[in-house]
Amino acid sequence: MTDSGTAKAKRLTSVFSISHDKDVDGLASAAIVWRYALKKGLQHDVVLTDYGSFEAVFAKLTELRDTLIIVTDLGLDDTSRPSVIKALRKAIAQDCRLVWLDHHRWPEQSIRAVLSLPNRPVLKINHEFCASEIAYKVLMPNDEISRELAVVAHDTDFNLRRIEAANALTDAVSILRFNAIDRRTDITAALIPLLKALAEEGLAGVWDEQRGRLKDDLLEQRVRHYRREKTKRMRKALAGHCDLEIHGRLVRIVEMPTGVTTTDMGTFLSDPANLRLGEKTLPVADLVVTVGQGGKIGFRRGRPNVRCDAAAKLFGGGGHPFAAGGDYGMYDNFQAVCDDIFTTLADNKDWVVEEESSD
Ligand SMILES: [Mn+2]
Repeated sequence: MTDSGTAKAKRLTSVFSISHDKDVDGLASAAIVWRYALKKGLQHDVVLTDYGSFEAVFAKLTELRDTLIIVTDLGLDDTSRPSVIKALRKAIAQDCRLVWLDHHRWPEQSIRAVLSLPNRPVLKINHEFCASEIAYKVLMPNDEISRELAVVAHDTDFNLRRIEAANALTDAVSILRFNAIDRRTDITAALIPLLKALAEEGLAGVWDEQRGRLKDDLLEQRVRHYRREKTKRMRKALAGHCDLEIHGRLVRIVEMPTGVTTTDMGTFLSDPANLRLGEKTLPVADLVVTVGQGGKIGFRRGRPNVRCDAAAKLFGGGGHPFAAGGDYGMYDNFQAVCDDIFTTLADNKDWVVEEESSD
């Protein structure tokens, strides 16, 4: 950001980047921000985080001065808003500036709260793109490596799975992240080597295109092991599924195994080749509901005759028509959870799309 607006405006000396720790889009966004800092000759610091940890992460901002704060691939929900806005206000009073780039659905009140901060905050939210694409366009439009990072992130965020390197990177992020969570170590620290390589060299920093594998041999081995293990766990989870036809739509509930992402599970369950159970083959469900330990509930669709965001809303969550999530709450009896979910979906038809749509 060039800052020629007011005579009083102080020079920014560093970038503080906050991005999503959960997936390739969050990582690629952070890599593009890092490249921006390198290009501008600004010091750079980064924290990767997830929903539920905003208060602690944004509290770090209150010590910053003359810093460009760039938040990517994270939305601001009602719960986090008060503490986040308070921290931002303090930082901005210390001559910091804010750029927030995201593609999630924001509550109107959060948009207003960010835009009413002083010192001309920049807020760009666009649902059509992933966060890395927005970061590329806003911060580094002439940078070929940032463009490539945005393409890779798009492939994973929209679950296209056309780029082998993107799939490997997705699994690598999951492995490093789940491992840090299990060992209660810092997730940012676990992801920094990958992020640094992406920021410095782009995809070529982590991926050997010729050999079709990750450059880091150990990480490549872990990815292969993780994929075998993941498939085993997803097969087992499928074996314990609950199916029910509601409002003419086949709803399938599956309990999430640990170490598997809901995206992986959704992709697995949408491929008929994976749905063989002994002698019989299950049909692909219209709506897949995943329930995980810790009480997370996820929605993926097999056909556009249901809306995942509308289904998630019935459970206090939200998201996109094709993928959504929320909090179900802790439980110990999976069958009881299935009955409850089926009942809720039967009582309300908002999630049913009557006409075939193409989105
Ligand atoms: Mn994203």
